[in-house]
Amino acid sequence: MRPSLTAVALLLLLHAYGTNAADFAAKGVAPPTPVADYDFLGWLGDALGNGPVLERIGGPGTGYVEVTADGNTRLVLSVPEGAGLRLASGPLLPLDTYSIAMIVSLSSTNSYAKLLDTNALTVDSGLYARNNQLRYYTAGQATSTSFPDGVLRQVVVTRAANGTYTGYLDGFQQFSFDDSTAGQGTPISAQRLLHFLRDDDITGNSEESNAVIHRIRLFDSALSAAQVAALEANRGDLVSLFRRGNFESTP
Ligand SMILES: [Ca+2]
Ligand SMILES: [Ca+2]
Repeated sequence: MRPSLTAVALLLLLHAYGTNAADFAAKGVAPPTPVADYDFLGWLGDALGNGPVLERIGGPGTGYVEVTADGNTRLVLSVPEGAGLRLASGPLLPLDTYSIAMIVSLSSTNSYAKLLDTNALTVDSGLYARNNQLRYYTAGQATSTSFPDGVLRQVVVTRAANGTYTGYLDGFQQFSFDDSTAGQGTPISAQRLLHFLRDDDITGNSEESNAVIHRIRLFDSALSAAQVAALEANRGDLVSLFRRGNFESTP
């Protein structure tokens, strides 16, 4: 039987877009525009000029290091265990509706290592790596070990006004849960502080890993899955992530 014209057209379309689901979605949806974009190119400021400067907290040793990939060399921020970053976010984000994208690698994703805290370090709840997975303690747990040690990943979380909280790695959903009662602490608390790579005071700032952070982008909306996919050129290999993080080029 001869293939129908429709089937041929579909095959050509799949060929043009690639067969990767994230690729397909990325090409159909415009990449979302952040309200703040911390690129760590030798400073802690927002490249868009909207957000305040990040503050180094905790222990010593945070500093810029050069990394090379894809023929390019750039600065990134090394944040050793015991140190972290704080952002007094002010009116930048609605407290119950936001998305945060971090391009980061952790030396150890096996034990609990806190990536993001929205509660001024006053609760244990938050976004972690654990068991080589992305984890929201307590309600969100990835089912695959897709967060290996020492590998650059783009971590994205989205928080919608209806309470839906979803975590992604390199554009692929890892978990989603309903926090409409805010029992999991996903809203930004009244202090309006965001902490990155810093454990809370409840567990003694001990649940951390050495980390290298390439980029943090903040969005004042809950990105859709297609928009999250549009942040990825493809599966998020080092080269493509590096290229996007470095030079803002289109995929
Ligand atoms: Ca903790
Ligand atoms: Ca840390």
